[in-house]
Amino acid sequence: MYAPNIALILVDLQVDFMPTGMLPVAKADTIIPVANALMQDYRTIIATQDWHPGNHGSFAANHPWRKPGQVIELHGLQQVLWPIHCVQNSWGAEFVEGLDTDRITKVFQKGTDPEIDSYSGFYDNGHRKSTGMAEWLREHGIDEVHVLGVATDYCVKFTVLDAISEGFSTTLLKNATYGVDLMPGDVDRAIEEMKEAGARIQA
Ligand code: VGL
Ligand code: ZN
Repeated sequence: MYAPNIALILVDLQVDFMPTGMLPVAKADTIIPVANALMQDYRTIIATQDWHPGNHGSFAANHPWRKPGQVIELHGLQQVLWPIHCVQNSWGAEFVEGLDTDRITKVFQKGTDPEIDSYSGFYDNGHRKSTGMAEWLREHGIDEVHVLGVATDYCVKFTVLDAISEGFSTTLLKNATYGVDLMPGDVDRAIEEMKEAGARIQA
C-alpha cells in the first residue's frame, strides 16, 4: 500500500478506446488486469471519463466533408478530428467491463462542452475551464499522482503535463499506457515530452 498522499489516476479506460472500439488503441485491453492489480496498492483512485455530447466539435462527422485524422481549427484551437466516440450515456463511454470500478474513489468527466476538446483530466485544451480535479486532490491531501491509461499521446500526456504544472509529483506508469500513434513516433515523443516536463517514467 502506497502512502495516503499518492493517488492513482486511470485515464479513459472506456469501451471506445479498446481495440474493438470506435477509437481503437492497440493493446489497450491489456491495461485492465494491470490496473486492477495496481488498484490494490492505492487508497485514492481517480478515473477520468471522456464524455462527449453527440454534437461535439472533435467528431469528424459534425463537420462537412471531414474525415477522422484531419486537423481543423475549432474556436481558435487546432483540433484533430476523431471518429464519434464516448458519447454521453452510450455503451462506448462506459468503463471497460472487468475494470474494478468499485475501487474508484472519484470520476472526473471531460469533453462535455461541444465547442472545445479536453484531453487532460484537469483542464480543457484551451485551459479555459477546470474540471476541479486539482482542487479535489489537494483537498484530499494528495501531492503525488501515478498515471496510467489511454491514450499516451493525447489524454495521458495532457493529464500528466497538467498534473506537473499543478504541482503534483507525477509518475507515468509506462507499461500500463498505450497510444494512438497517428503519426509514427507520437507515443515515443509524448513520453519524452512528459519526461522533459518533469514526470518520472516508471516501467
Ligand atoms: C482521447 C482522442 C479523443 C484519449 C480522447 O482518451 O486520449 N483521444 N478523445
Ligand atoms: Zn474524446
